Amino acid sequence: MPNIDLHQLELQVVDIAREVGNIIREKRESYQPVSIEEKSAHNLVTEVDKLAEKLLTEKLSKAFPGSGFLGEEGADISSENGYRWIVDPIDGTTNFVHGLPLYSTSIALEKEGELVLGVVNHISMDRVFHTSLGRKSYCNGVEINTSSQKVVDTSLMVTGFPYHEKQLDQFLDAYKYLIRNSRGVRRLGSAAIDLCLVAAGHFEAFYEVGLNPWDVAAGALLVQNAGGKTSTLAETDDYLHGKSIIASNNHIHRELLDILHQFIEV
Ligand code: 2AM
Ligand code: CA
Repeated sequence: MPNIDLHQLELQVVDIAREVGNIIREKRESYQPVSIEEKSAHNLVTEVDKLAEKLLTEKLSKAFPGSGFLGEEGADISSENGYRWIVDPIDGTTNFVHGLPLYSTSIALEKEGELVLGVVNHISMDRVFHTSLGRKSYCNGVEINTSSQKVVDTSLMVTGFPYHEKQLDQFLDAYKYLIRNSRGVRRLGSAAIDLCLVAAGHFEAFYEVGLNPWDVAAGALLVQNAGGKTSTLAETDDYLHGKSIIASNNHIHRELLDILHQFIEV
């Protein structure tokens, strides 16, 4: 297995995320919604998602030859060196299609199942969040930290609603409780941005079910390296493949889990 300079690679990936983000932004400015497909009901994909994934595959493979690749739009390359990129070219495609400035590119690197690097470009805000193993989390080079709020009552949270009917009702019950017993729960539509905003201390926590590894991989490492905590709603560590995630500032993790467990079957 190669010995790599992760910090150096992190900075290279920040540049790649910016380059591809600029192309996504230009495409959005001249965007004609002629080729939107629905992968499944209401799950959109555009030609820009596919182009961005192709560019990312090429650039990341060049930056770190021999590494594998898992991308939302189908890229699946096996690893020759034990490392694999986990990439969502556009997280928040529905926002992208509707022209809402809440979409991002999410790039993570894992080594035998362990996350070692995470970069998220919040494209319309020119903010690139970045981290790697053993380092802090940064936004455009400036260190970020999770918030110090201690209780749910004074917390602002963010979530996404489930795509399954039964879980949706349970989530709405939890949502109702939290609206009455916290500063609120936002719903932005890009899990990667949600996680960055927990890492940067704007939200105390994010929770959602039914997500895929590419939605959460980079953002989860950003939360951890900013001082926060991540787990599944069932309190295991498998938030990448476990189909549920709670990411918090650590302080409210236990209290929020106990609240969610009153309403949501895990
Ligand atoms: P995407 O834009 O890459 O598809 C919002 O709650 C999050 O859910 C986003 O990260 C979004 O990622 C993802 N998402 C959107 N539609 C989805 C669907 N039908 N099933 C699962 N995840 C979805
Ligand atoms: Ca996507």
